[in-house]
Formats: sequence, C-alpha cells, structure tokens
Amino acid sequence: LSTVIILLFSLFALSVNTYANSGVNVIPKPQKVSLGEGFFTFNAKTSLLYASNDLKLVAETFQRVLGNEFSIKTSPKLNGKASVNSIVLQFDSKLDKEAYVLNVQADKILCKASTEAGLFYALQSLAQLIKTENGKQTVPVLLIEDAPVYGWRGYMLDESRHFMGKEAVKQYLDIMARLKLNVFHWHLTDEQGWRIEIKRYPLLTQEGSVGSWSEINAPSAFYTQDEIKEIVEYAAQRYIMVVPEIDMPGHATAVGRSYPEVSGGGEGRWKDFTFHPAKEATYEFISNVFDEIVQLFPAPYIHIGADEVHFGNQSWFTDPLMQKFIKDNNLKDEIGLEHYFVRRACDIVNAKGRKMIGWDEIINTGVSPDKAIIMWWRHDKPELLTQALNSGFDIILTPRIPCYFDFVQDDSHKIGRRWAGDFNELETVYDFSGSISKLIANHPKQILGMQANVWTERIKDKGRLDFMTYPRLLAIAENAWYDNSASNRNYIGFESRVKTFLKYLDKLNIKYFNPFDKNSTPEPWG
Ligand code: TNX
Repeated sequence: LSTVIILLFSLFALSVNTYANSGVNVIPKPQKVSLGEGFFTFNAKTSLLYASNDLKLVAETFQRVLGNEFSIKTSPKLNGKASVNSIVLQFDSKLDKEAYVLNVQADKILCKASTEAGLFYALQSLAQLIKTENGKQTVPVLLIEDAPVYGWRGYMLDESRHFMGKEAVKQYLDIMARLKLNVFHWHLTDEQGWRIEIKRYPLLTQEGSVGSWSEINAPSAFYTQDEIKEIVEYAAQRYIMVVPEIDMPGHATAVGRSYPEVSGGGEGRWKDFTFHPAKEATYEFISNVFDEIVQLFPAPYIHIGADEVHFGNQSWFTDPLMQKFIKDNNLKDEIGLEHYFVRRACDIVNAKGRKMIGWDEIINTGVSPDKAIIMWWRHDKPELLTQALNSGFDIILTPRIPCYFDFVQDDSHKIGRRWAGDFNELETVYDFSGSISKLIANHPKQILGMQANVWTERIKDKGRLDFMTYPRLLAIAENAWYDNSASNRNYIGFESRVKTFLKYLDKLNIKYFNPFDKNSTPEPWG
C-alpha cells in the first residue's frame, strides 16, 4: 500500500510541478493554453505595432506598462504587418466581444481580438507572462485562446463610510484592469457622508460630506465633478465601466442633514436615515440629482441601493401626511410605502435612459425585470435569488459569503465581520463558482456576473483596504472570468499563480494579507 501511496503522491507532485513550472502564471486563468517550446526575448529593437488607429490607445497604454514595469522602451507604430521582433495588435471580427488570442512565437507576438477591450486583455495576460532573468525579458512560446464566462466582473468600494481619495481609486482601477475586472461600483453616498459634488445642491458636499464612520466631525471629503470625470475617463482607458450608487430611500442620512426638507425625519440613531417617501419634493430632488449623475457617468446603469429601509418602526411614521399618503395610494403599510418609493425611483432612472440596479430588497417592489437588475447580497436568503431568477430578473451575484471583503479573511483577524462564525478566506472565495452552481443552474443567461464588495465601516485608510482586498480580489477575478466550478477546480494551481501576482503587488508597495506566510503580514490596526 505504501508504494501505491508514494507513487500517487509523486505523480501528484509531478503534475503540480509541471503546472508551476510552465510559466503560465496568469490570473484569471485563461480558458485554453497550449504551451510550446522556447521563448520570445525582448530587445532594444522590439517594436509594438497596431493594425488600426482605433488601437492606438491600447498600444500606448501597453507602452507605459512595458516602460514602467520592465524598463522596456518601445514606440508604438501604426502597422498591421507582423514583422520579426514585433508585438502586433490586430482586429479579428470572428472573436467574441471580450475574447482574445495571444500567440507568442519565438520571433514575434500576435494579439487578436474583435474589440479594443479584447486586445487590452491579451496585453494584460502578456504583462503577467514577462519574466526577467539575467537582465533579459522573455515570454514562453504559447497559444492562449481566452474569453470570459461573465460580462460583469466587478469591485465595489464604499467611500461614504471612509473616504479613500483619487490616488487610491486609480491604483485600484490599475489592478482591476490587470485582473480583467471591468466594473467599478462606486458607493458614493450613505449615512456617514455624501461624496459627490452636485451643483444644484451644494449643501450635499458642504455639509453632507463632513464626517466618517469613525469620526462624526471628520473634515469634509468628496469628489468634485471634474475629479469624477477624471476617474471615469481613467477607468474607461482601462475598459472599466464606473457605476455610481446613490443609496435611497434608506442610508440617506447625509442628505437629510443637508436638506431636511426631503428627510423622512425620525429620532436618535435613525434620525434622517430615509428620504421622505410621501413628499413630491423628494422625487424632484432625486430627479435633479440624477440629471447631473447621467452627465458624469456614461454607464447605462444607475444603482439606487434600496437596501435596509426602515420607515415604519418610528413614531413619525404615524404623522398625518404619511398616513394620508398611504391611504390615498392604497399602500397599506410601511412595506407598501417602501415599494412605492422604489417604483418611483425606477421610473425616474428609466426616464433618464438608464436601467436601475438595486440590492435584493427590490425584488418584490413591482419593478419590472426589463427595467431593473438585482444585486443579490443576502447569502442567508438563497430563496430570494431563486425567486428573482424565476421572475426573470438579471442578477449580479454578491452574496456576503464569499463576496464581502469587510469580512475577515483569517480566523486570527480581529477587525472585520463574520456571519455566525463564517468568514471569507481565500479558498472560500476561490470556491465561489462551485458553491453557487446549483442555485443558478437553471438560469445561466440571467447571471450577468459577480462582484466583490468592500464596505468600509471598519476600514479607515488605504493600508487596511489593501489588506482586506488582497489577495481575495484575485479569487473573484478568477471566478468571474474562468469557469472554476466542478472539474476545473485546482486550488493548488491557483495558489501558485497568486504567489506570482503577489510579487507584482510587492513592486507597487501594496501591503496585502499573505495567506502563505501569515506572520509576515500582521493585521494592521486602523
Ligand atoms: C449591509 S450590503 C449593507 C451595508 C453594510 C454592510 C456591512 C448592503 C446592501 N447594505 O450598508 O456596510 O452590510 O457588511
């Protein structure tokens, strides 16, 4: 028996080794890789060619990557012919929207895709494949044929609870791009702060931007409209869509502080938590805010939050205006009122030419599946996901377990959330596709994709944000791009690719949590 075990073990070790040594350390894992023999070697004359003017931006972005990360100097040229010692970017209309082919030969590298984004992704893979040894930069000869499983590959950052600022956001966009993530969901408003300039309502940022979760008087912090445009443009250059979230009718305290006339009132902890659902002024206010939002964000979606509404459990719920409104509109109770609000918000969003996105609280509000998309977050209520799918909604998967990165990623960690003892370690996130597969099996087309969410109640600064985000973001990227369920699962292979990616994060001086050497990365307080 022991001989059999030893034999099995060495076979296993051999296969792991072959993988680890293959040099194809790309995250997310490409769908199909055939490894050849030999290497492409960069030299001073390596040229970067693009076959069409539409690819100039992609080429220039890669020129910067080569220069900054590998000290390789090139000047991109418009030229579609693949000559010796060149990297060539070409369109190939036969390929799917985000698909690409990366064909590394010993004397040239061919990149093909039907879109700029596809070529951008070919180059993200290429960047991860460049190895520096003895002063030489090489890429193994190989053929990658790749395409994502999901079109929505997201990362959500809450900048209301704690404000991280422009430079942090840009670095996140850089790393998202490297991981082929393509949606930045920006949680810009909540109880603690309103973080986006709205010209028509200056008090939102004069008063509503003061404070954070940890300090009620934290100095005003927000993005001006020029800064928003700059970030949206920076993201677009990386093929990332920015989807703003303006949370309502709950989580609206920062609005209520600035414009009490649209506040739902309330007392104590919940003072000003909601918009006033029974005032016409509220809907005018929202419509005016969205008029500016659509000018700033070209994305076809507006996220209205709609999570965790509490109207009726407060004494002001009984005020005569509210009660009359409920009666006149046949709403029965606070739930009816909440649903009414969401339907009105959806109409407003749709009237601006956008689809609405909301958290899973919007499922039963009566909004129609062709007008709204649902983000399923309450992992303890899988029946909500099933119900939403059966009603025909498109869904973005963000269940707390394993998609919430405000949850700790190691049992020894003290700051951060858990759910009945559960938390989100790297392997749990890696197993997401597998763990969700049964629930979504009957409706694959309605699953637009998945997303990691970082809520920042207990994340004060970028150091801690990095610690919570990495390396788990790599596992979300892997699941959103590559079909990681069932027989494709290979955690050991993933680990070895993560280790390579961590070296890239090291170069950027990012202080991630290292699950392979926990003592080297103690939990930062703050
Ligand atoms: C619930 S997720 C919230 C957030 C919190 C988060 C903490 C969601 C739609 N609402 O407001 O920050 O839990 O994990």
